[in-house]
Amino acid sequence: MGRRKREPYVRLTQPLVRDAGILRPASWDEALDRAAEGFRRNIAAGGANAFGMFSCARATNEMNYVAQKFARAVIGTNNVDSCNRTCHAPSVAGLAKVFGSGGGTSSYQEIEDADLIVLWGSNAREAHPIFFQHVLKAVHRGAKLYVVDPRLTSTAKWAHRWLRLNVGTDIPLASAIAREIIHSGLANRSFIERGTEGFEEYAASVEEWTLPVAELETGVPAELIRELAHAYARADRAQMSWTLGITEHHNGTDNVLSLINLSLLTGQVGRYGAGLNPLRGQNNVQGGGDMGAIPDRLPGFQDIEDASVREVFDAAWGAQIPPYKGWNLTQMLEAMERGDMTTVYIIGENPVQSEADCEHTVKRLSNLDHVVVQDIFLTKTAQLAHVVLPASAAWCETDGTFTNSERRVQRVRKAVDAPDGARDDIELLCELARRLGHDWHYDSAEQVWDEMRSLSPMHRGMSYARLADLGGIQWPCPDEDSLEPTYLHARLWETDPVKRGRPAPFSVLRHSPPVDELSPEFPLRLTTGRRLDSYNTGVQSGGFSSPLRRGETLDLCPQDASDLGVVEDELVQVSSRRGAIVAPVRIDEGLRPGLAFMTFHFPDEVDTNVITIEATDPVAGTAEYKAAAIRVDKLGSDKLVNH
Ligand SMILES: Nc1nc2c(c(=O)[nH]1)N[C@H]1C(S)=C(S)[C@@H](COP(=O)(O)OP(=O)(O)OC[C@H]3O[C@@H](n4cnc5c(=O)[nH]c(N)nc54)[C@H](O)[C@@H]3O)O[C@H]1N2
Ligand SMILES: Nc1nc2c(c(=O)[nH]1)N[C@H]1C(S)=C(S)[C@@H](COP(=O)(O)OP(=O)(O)OC[C@H]3O[C@@H](n4cnc5c(=O)[nH]c(N)nc54)[C@H](O)[C@@H]3O)O[C@H]1N2
Ligand SMILES: [Mo]
Repeated sequence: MGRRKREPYVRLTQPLVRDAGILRPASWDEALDRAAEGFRRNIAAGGANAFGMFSCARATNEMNYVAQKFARAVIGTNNVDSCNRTCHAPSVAGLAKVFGSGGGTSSYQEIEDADLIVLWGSNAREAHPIFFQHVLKAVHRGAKLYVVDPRLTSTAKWAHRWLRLNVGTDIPLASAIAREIIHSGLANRSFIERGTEGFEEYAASVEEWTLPVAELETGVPAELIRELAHAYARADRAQMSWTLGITEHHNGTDNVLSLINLSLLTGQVGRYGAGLNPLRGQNNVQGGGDMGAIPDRLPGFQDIEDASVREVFDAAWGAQIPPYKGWNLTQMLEAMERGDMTTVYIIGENPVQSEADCEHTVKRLSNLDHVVVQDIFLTKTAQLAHVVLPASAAWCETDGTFTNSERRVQRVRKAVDAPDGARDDIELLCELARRLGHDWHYDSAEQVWDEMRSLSPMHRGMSYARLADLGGIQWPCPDEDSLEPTYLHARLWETDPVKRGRPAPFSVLRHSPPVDELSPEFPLRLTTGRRLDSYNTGVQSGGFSSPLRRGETLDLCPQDASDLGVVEDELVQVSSRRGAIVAPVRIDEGLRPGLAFMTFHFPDEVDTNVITIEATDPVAGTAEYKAAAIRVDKLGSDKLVNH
């Protein structure tokens, strides 16, 4: 509660095992034996799908490759996933549905060369500052930046136009833009005919979103909607980038599809400079997915349900990969509650503080017979574990590769030694594999990489030597002579129908407002997100003290604060239908009345995810972190929830 400050977490250097309810230090052999034995016991009792793995999107491609191979080849399950589920799974699902692959389409150089950039639901200045440098270069060259965000963020302050929409009204806004483009004769008819399908039905579906109707629903003035529609359709090179303002909704995949529709309508994809780019979250969440640390894809984004693909992996790994998709992270949590999943191996994730409605997550994890956590810190999640394995794979302590949002694979090299007592993530996976009857040894990250690229056509031409020479290579790179692709889906512009292949489908979408409804009891909309000064659940950033560190706050506009009779820094109770927390107020002129904002960066002080809602996207499994209904009470008020 309140402003209690925690000490920085201390790096884990000693394995721990739980005895009589208490975590105690153990030798490596004891901890690894115990971890392996628990997996064996649960699989014997409940089958391979009693096991689940959360893999680490901060760790290297090599570590993610070995982690998913462990789940599939050693345990025999596809139940492997990562934090991609909490952020960009809807982007991957939407892009894969329309184009067949889930990556962003453009290179960062193309951002600099664009003449119009839309940042939709993205606070790139704070969350993607390196990418934002490319945006600023374009802006300084004269490109127009449009920002679509309910808050006046520090990103929006750089914009030519800021479209302040109401939370959860992205589909109405995108539909009104589409309607305006169609009615003004700006749709790219020849592209639509050549490269897409389903236009007529789509055009009919956006008819209801006239500018006045959309203005009412979204809160964006009709004139601004019209301006963006015309600018986007007329631009030579328009870039559409989005992040969690789009994806972290109960209909995140539909939101993503609504933006993809706009690019198909105008032909703003598949050409140099025009594109669709989800800015990925953690440093290697793109790579983690590409390596197969997701339940429906093998390394190289290859379909788990394709028998000819599985055959290749089965032969290489001496495995029998289940022919069906595994459970994603959201489905694994549900399976834990049902009792179908009884053991989990968590590598570098902190779900106890990052999942929406996190008290529910704690209950689900507490249900399990056997929890193994491999992390660099003793997180709140690790504190629930039966075995804790200290990893040393923090990015500067290991060799390997990462893949960024422009699909570029880059080498990272060990710069500092890990603390004594911690061990490399890959080495730990091999130790466990050996205890479960698989004689795994890797001498180097390069050996892992070469095995992976022998199995993944889109990585095949990326040797470490080439990666070093070129300073990084974008996928797809099928052979050692492949040149940089820079952008994807040029096929849509082909005139030869055979080369063009499958057309890109338009999606018919319906507006679906946030699940957590506003009511007299919960009258304020809370949206959650990030600030420049901290990182996710704060494990790696939360303990520092600096003048920059504000700690958690409940941000309100001046009018709401005055209506509630609260002032800056005053502690208030914030409650939702899930629970209640206490946080200090911060007044933010960039919010409009009825909208509040919090981060989730300081959960040991203020546990924001106690009040967020678990309503999830049915396709991608991502939760609606961006829209909860809350009430705010002065402390001492008789309406306080006992908690
Ligand atoms: N400094 C810092 N950088 C980070 C991180 C961090 O913790 N700290 N985390 C990393 C990770 S894991 C990720 S996934 C990325 C996330 O990067 P972003 O997605 O850019 O970050 P958020 O602040 O979560 O959300 C972006 C914006 O969505 C807006 N928004 C909320 N609701 C809506 C809505 O209904 N519609 C629209 N259009 N917008 C809405 C919010 O006001 C917010 O400004 O950042 C990465 N970078
Ligand atoms: N309210 C709210 N909640 C959110 C979001 C939101 O916008 N609002 N966003 C969601 C999003 S987008 C994300 S991505 C999640 C993030 O959720 P998590 O991934 O659960 O949170 P992190 O704080 O990033 O935890 C990373 C963990 O990895 C460990 N780690 C780092 N490097 C290594 C390594 O090399 N090896 C090993 N073994 N461990 C390592 C760190 O010590 C830390 O414990 O949070 C989600 N939660
Ligand atoms: Mo994320």
